[in-house]
Amino acid sequence: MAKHEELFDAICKGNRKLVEQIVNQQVAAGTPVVELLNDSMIPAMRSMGDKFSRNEVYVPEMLIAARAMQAGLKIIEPILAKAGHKPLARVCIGTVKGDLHDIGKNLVAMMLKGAGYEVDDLGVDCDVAKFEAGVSRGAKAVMCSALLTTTMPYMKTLTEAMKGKGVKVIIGGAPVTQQYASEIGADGYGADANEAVKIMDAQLGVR
Ligand code: B12
Repeated sequence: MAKHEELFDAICKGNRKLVEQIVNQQVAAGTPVVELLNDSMIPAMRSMGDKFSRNEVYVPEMLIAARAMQAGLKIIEPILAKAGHKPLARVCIGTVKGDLHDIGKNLVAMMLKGAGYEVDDLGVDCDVAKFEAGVSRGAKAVMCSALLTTTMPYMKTLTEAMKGKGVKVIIGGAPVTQQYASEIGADGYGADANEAVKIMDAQLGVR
């Protein structure tokens, strides 16, 4: 059961206003934002995914839940970012070509900012050219997110395109695994936003 059950329910029901209200209240009361994320907000999106798989909810419900989640994340982001200091390195991040799921990508970006990285967010549906543009703006690593098994194979195209450019390629997203990352020759894989930071630190040799 989620620790902040009201917040969990508000996200599942897609009640954006209530999500904003609860997150603001919790922040004012001093609840750590990472606790809100891990104990209620991420589990709420997982629960919606499970219901979608069982045909208990459909795309519109998922969409309004995602919007409510984004509204909560918007409040949390500056608080997480404040924890960071002088940028450790510049990195870029985007969802893979054809993939519009950006909640996980936004979370990873947020955690990286909080951990002290400068993050160039390329947005969704990114082809190789978009990632190359990120690299030309100084990214030392490209991070790529995929939530669909149909978009995941483009990560191989991206990894191959980045060879010889002197940047690290880190991939993630629900269907992605360490085994897949090894298979396509990516430099790293992270199962969640916390791991994303650890992998980045290790790959870039910072901290
Ligand atoms: C919300 C949602 C949507 C929303 C997306 C809104 C948005 N702005 O993101 C909408 C309604 C638009 C949507 C659309 C679709 N969706 Co959808 N969606 C979801 C849902 C319910 C939640 C995804 C989510 O936000 N999870 C929460 C976040 C926090 O988790 P996460 O993304 O996995 O990210 C974490 C980790 O994976 C990791 N991570 C993520 N990225 C990266 C990157 C790096 C570098 C690293 C290190 C780590 C990392 O860290 C994150 C934080 O911890 C999932 C179900 C699920 N269980 O995932 C289905 C799901 C992904 N969708 C699915 C489908 C089928 C679709 C559609 C095709 C539906 C349709 N028929 O139209 C479309 C495709 C649209 C497109 N072209 O992309 C399927 C995919 C099945 C598959 N195996 O391919 C799923 C799994 C649902 C299901 N059970 O069937 N969807």
